[in-house]
Amino acid sequence: MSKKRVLSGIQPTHDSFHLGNYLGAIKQWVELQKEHDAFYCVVDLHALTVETDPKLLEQRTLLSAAQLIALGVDPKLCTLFIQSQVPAHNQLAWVLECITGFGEAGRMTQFKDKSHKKGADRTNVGLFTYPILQAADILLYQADFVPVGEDQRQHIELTRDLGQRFNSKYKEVFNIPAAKIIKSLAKINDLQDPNSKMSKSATSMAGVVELMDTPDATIKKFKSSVTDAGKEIKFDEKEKPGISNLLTINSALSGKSIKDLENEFAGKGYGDFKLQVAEVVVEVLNPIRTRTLALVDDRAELLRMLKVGSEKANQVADKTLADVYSALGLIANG
Ligand code: ATP
Ligand code: LTN
Repeated sequence: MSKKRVLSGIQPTHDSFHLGNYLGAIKQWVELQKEHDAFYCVVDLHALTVETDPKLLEQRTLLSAAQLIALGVDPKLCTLFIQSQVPAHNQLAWVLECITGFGEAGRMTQFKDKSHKKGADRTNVGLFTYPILQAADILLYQADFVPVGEDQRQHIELTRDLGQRFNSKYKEVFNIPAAKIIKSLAKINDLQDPNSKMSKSATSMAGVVELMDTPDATIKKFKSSVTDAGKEIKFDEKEKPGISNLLTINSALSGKSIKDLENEFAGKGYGDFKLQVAEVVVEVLNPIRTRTLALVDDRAELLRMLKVGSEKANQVADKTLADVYSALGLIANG
């Protein structure tokens, strides 16, 4: 039986991914590439919805790809590529836009939230069509499923609706991906505000553990992390969100169970525990940071690896796009 195909994407909107991105998403990408035909892309076109200095976008795109590789996304096992290097994404997006209702796109909650925050005058149309480009990302590769978090459920539903609509209106071209949202391995919270998820768009980075932080910076963030009343090291998300978050991080990175960690730290204080978590984190992240910097340093080699990915992606995407164009009555060139 042939392997199931998965596709996922991540935006290069920051210089560094954070621990939540790694433990909640990228770690799963690494697992999935072993048994699946995996396509992973750095979605730089999506990142254009947020105005960014061109030099910075370039740097972030390469840093994102390098971090994925350093975290274990292996260009030899999967197809890793940069979205803008595959023109079919934009081409299919246009086709899908022409079968999407205005109201349908307007109902996307992420668009509603973001445009509400920015106000109509500062909201670009790219933000409105963002989920349709995402649908193109997925449908082009005939993906069977899409490992993303709960916040993306509505976009996957839209993708399914658009794929089904095209198939029934014109021709069965698209595989419809499963609606199944892969359950996140872990939800990591902010070290300063342990009731909120760790997020790239947090107002302060003091509680956001970034993969590219220096060891000193990481240790500092853990040392000043918010803990809870009492002094017992015990997992209790309601009463002890700070300690529970640290236990989750420690367990995910060390492989020890939460129970074992609770036993190990019985009778010890918060200070000792924070320091130990920081050490575990640094031990995992520091080699990843060093490897990322080395990959970015050898730009030619990094670009070569990504080119192998985009060549494979273009092949698959062009085949789907040709079927779509033909189904629509667009005349092939030549
Ligand atoms: P923003 O807050 O600006 O939307 P983000 O930090 O939430 O950004 P995304 O780019 O939305 O990051 O997410 C990339 C992937 O990382 C998604 O699959 C998302 O589910 C996962 N992820 C993000 N934050 C966390 C977290 N704190 N815990 C677990 N998974 C997370
Ligand atoms: N919107 C997604 C990023 C994304 C994506 C995709 C995820 C763009 N295209 C295709 C999966 C498949 C996000 O913000 N996490």
